[in-house]
Amino acid sequence: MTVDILMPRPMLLSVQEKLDAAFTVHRLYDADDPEAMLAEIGDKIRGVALSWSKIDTAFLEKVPNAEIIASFGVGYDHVDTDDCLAADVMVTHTPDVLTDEVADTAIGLMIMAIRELGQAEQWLRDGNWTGKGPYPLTPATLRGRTLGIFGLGRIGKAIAKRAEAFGLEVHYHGRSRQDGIEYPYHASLTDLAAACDTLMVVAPGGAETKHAVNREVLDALGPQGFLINIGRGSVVDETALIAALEAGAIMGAGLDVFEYEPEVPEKLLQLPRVTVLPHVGSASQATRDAMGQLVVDNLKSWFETGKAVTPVPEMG
Ligand code: NAP
Ligand code: 8YV
Repeated sequence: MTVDILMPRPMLLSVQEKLDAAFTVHRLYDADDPEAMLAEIGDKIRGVALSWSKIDTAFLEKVPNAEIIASFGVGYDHVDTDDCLAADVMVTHTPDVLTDEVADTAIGLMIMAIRELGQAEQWLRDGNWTGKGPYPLTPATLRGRTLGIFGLGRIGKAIAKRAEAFGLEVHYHGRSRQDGIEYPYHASLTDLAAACDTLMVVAPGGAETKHAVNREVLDALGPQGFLINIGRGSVVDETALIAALEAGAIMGAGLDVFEYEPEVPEKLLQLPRVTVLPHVGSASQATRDAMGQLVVDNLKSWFETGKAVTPVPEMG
């Protein structure tokens, strides 16, 4: 018996090949009229291979026999897990296989931002080294910095380990103090920001964390402060961030994720001490392939054994 899977948006070719070999895959993005396609085949869809589409009751009603949403990526703020639980639909994600890659990117982004490496490279490429002389000395250094990590989970801990090797002091904030962790814990994000000069956001997106990094937090971070966001754009109030940068309330920022990505505010791009990356935290071929394999493994395991490999925590 063949199982019908819906793919709302294109996925990696390696994922598509593996899914095609195991299932009957319906590509919503290929349809001239996606709504008409869903009305026609929605009833027979039993699984969804997902990359970044919104999943809620309105969507689930169009695939009433779906049993599993297998999402590509560890963050799943685009999936309403309450709606999925209410509809008895399993949700899976792709943790662990990207942890080290994302932590490497986070450290790279932090150093790029603080030492202005992107701007210095542009200086050379623009011919300024020969024309105007050396790139100006950076006002900030990584030396002596204290790193505050918002979201000391899998990736946060991998960042902390790397930061320790770079000689940074590490503090953290999350919803609760973690047993067996010696880094100083701060019960509020503002307290964490006040205790550090480099704030690393690696908490999940969603309603609970929306705009957690606001003007109060940025003011607490202070004029030597750098904000690094490798988590989700929604966690940072981008308007407040721009205002804080313009006012010198913090010194700079390194951002891999944005509130309305792929749109990035022009003002952010024009500020001198802002380093921007287009959400590339996990974006190596090897890591993305491993994430894709986990999507395939979750779907296969579900339909072969009735168990998912990496369900999201809300699934119990
Ligand atoms: P994780 O292991 O679940 O860690 C998340 C951490 O955030 C936990 O330590 C948790 O601590 C804290 N947290 C969770 N919900 C919170 C809330 N509502 N308020 C405050 N803290 C909260 O996840 P992970 O694997 O490290 O991934 C973290 C996030 O990184 C993902 O959700 C994703 O958004 C982002 N990410 C980005 C990229 C990229 O390419 N830029 C790549 C991968 C992941 P407590 O439970 O103690 O609160
Ligand atoms: C991916 C991510 O870029 O895993 C996550 O949460 O943000 C990234 O690894 C994204 O999920 C791919 O769509």
